[in-house]
Amino acid sequence: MTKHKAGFVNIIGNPNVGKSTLMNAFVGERLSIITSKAQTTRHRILGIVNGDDFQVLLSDTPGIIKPAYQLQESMMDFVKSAFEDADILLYLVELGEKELKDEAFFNKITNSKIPVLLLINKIDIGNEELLAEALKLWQEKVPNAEIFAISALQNFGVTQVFNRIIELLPESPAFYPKDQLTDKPERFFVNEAIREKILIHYKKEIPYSVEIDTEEFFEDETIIRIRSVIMVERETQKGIIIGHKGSALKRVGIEARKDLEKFFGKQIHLELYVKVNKNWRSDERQLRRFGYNNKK
Ligand SMILES: Nc1nc2c(ncn2[C@@H]2O[C@H](COP(=O)(O)OP(=O)(O)OP(=O)(O)O)[C@@H](O)[C@H]2O)c(=O)[nH]1
Ligand SMILES: [Mg+2]
Repeated sequence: MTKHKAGFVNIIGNPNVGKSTLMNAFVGERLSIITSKAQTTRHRILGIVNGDDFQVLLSDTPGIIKPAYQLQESMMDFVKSAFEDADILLYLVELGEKELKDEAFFNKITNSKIPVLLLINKIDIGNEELLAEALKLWQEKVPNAEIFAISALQNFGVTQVFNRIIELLPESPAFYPKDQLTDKPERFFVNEAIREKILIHYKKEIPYSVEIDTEEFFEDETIIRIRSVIMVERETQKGIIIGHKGSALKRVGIEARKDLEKFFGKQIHLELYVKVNKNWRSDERQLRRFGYNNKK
């Protein structure tokens, strides 16, 4: 009989390279939100892939940046924690990219004692020449890594990476029940669905000034009733979020509700309102309340 394998497989890399797309491709569910903007992911999100004799604990993490305010520092703490408990590191880069903005993180990868799989993503938008260049560059820069070329979006090369992960996983019993898909509560996915629509529909600083707090999540047999607050940092931002006669906010509500109905497989009633919460991004206590509290 084969021994059971389980372990933490943590995805790290620059913003916008496709970490969340890859995580969702592995899990087969839309656990992490995806947008074309950098800093879409703010948390460390666990996605669990279960088999009879394995359990892969994938972590999606925020893209690596130089933090400018407290929220971003907390985001980078999630990245740090992902380095600490990984059994396998997936270092995701995109075609044409050079290296991480943070040298300390980069050195952790090149000096890693655990297996590193370096995944060159988005090869669907390149050509053979670009790929050959990238392969050469990354072999030199991260000689300790095994390199794979993939397209997370088109699910190309993802199975090969997954098979290699299973080979490398340590022998271990499962960490979570075999029917569990994530460590995050339902409300987290509500918050994220709303935030995704805000990232998509609003410009500049607005999405980065927003946090969602789901105050009510009430499920009965046929419907889930949800009430969420969209928090902004300033009064002017509140007006922008709401839009002319509430039209902008309404669009966010409709689109988020559709996604959530798919995610939960149930009818959803979603009520949104907007509140000013001055400088929440720089307020340690507020950040803790919103789940950015992994400081040891
Ligand atoms: N062409 C192409 N686009 C991709 C691929 N993977 C991801 N993308 C796109 O790249 C953008 C960023 O994807 P995300 O998965 O949100 O990237 P991320 O690394 O999680 O970004 P952050 O959370 O902001 O750090 C989105 O527009 C994706 O659709 C790919 O394989 N090919
Ligand atoms: Mg992401």
